[in-house]
Amino acid sequence: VPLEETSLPLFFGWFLLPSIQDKVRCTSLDFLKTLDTLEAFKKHLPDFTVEAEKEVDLEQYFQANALHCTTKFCDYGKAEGAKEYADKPFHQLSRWLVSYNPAAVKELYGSVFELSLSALFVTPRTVGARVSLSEDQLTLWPADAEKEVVSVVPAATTLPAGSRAHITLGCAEGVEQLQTGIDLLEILALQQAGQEGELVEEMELGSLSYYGKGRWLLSLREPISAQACFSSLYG
Ligand code: 2AM
Repeated sequence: VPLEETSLPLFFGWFLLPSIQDKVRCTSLDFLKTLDTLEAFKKHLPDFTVEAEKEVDLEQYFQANALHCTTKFCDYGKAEGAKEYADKPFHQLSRWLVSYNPAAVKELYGSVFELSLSALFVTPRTVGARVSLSEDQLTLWPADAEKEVVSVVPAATTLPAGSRAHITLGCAEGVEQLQTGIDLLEILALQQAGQEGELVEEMELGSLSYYGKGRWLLSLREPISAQACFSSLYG
């Protein structure tokens, strides 16, 4: 069925190819295991357990979900801006070129991209990987993705487009699906405000910083390059 004849999906996004999914799963499990053994983590454990209602169970999450980076949550067309996103032109060209200017989503549907995973983060609610999008990849990023959550993260409007891009690696039970992106934006907002976090440890994978309230960020020394197919999930 051609794309134009189908209704809008639950969401559009980049889906990691199987081999790289395994690599990301292993890296994040290793990271969490190491984090668990650190004295600094134990010291801040009260922050974590006060905030956490249920533990984040990575292995359970991994079994149930294909790792992906959501671009636009469409909710089958019910989400605000869903149709506009699907029709968003490829280039911001002048209007006379509009007939040669197809929708980016249709044009790039099924293409494989190389995503750069630049950090891993853990909060009492979620575990995720930060995705640093290239100029090309930003073509598929919805203009309002950051502004959408301004009621929860007021500084979100001042963060660059693409700041919210992430891969959810785990969510505690009962936590809303959009929480991972919010947790990431909160950390980036603190960084932007000049709070670099407390550098806790130089780990093999990179430097680990603590941002208070049970929020940990590991900046990867070497970003993980992850091949991912731009597609959608109907669920
Ligand atoms: P995630 O991108 O943080 O993993 C299906 O629920 C997918 O859409 C999940 O990947 C989920 O979160 C994302 N999602 C769910 N609700 C959303 C919302 N309101 N805004 C943005 N993404 C959402």
